[in-house]
Amino acid sequence: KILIIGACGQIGTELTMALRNKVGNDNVIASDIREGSRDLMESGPFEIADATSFESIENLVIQHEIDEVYLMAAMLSATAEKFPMKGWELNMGSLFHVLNLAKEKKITRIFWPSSIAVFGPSTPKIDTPQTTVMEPSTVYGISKQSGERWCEYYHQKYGVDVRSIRYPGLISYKTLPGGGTTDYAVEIYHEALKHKKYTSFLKEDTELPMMFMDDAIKATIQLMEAPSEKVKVRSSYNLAALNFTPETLAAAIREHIPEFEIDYAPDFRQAIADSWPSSIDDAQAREDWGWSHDFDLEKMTFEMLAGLKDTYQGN
Ligand code: VAH
Repeated sequence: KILIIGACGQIGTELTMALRNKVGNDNVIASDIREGSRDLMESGPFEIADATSFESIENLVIQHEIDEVYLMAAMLSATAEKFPMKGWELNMGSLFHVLNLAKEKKITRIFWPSSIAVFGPSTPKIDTPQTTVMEPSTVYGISKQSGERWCEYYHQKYGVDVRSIRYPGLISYKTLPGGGTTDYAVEIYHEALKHKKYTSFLKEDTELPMMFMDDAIKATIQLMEAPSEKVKVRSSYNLAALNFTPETLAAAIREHIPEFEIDYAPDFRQAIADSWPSSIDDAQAREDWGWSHDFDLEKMTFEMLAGLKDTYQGN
């Protein structure tokens, strides 16, 4: 059985629904510190749990006879800059609990999300390689870089089967984003439909690696289903789909909403975005386990506007 910790988050929500569709609702136990969407709560087992408490996770694993854990709980980049110690405790504490349960053979496989935030200002920004200089300058990035090191250590030292992806900015319409720097690229679609205008907190030429959520969910499941010997990277895989700037995204939206306007008021998140790459080289993921993305900017924009249209009908 599968346990998803942080099931009510931006990725967790869609991952829970995708896995329930795949392996059956009752085989996927969703847990979070708070309740989630109606779909999520009504489609299968749900448990309130604190990801920073070893006992609460261990109890879920024993009670529900869990084999695999997807640890999706985290504090993202912008919020972690406001609460550094809380961000570190949540992101690292929860990871150690799950790694140690696997070390004790109480679970057999782990998925843990890393991020392009592990890269910093000294990292090559174009086609950032799988292995490169990484001096992250955000609390979130530091926690993800440390987490990658611990995942690789537990795999090499204790044989723990932990797998990880460095997600780019993820774009979805089924959940509201929570505290990310890339989340301008989600908000913009809501604002385009509501007000036909958006004030971006990143400058017009800020290019960042991005991905539509369907591609991220597909990659996650594909990596978890790959034969262990194909998973050669046990820190975390680079993964890429598209990269764009706020002005390019605005132009793609204007294909559907010609009168859409954007203006720019960069805030503290600009410095976070400036420390990250513009594009990622994911050749190793494509080679090791056959990754390939489906959504380009046009296709993603169509899906996002179609998915949100009903919410803002009549604007
Ligand atoms: C964030 N969406 O902005 C997350 C992600 C690469 C960005 O880690 O913090």
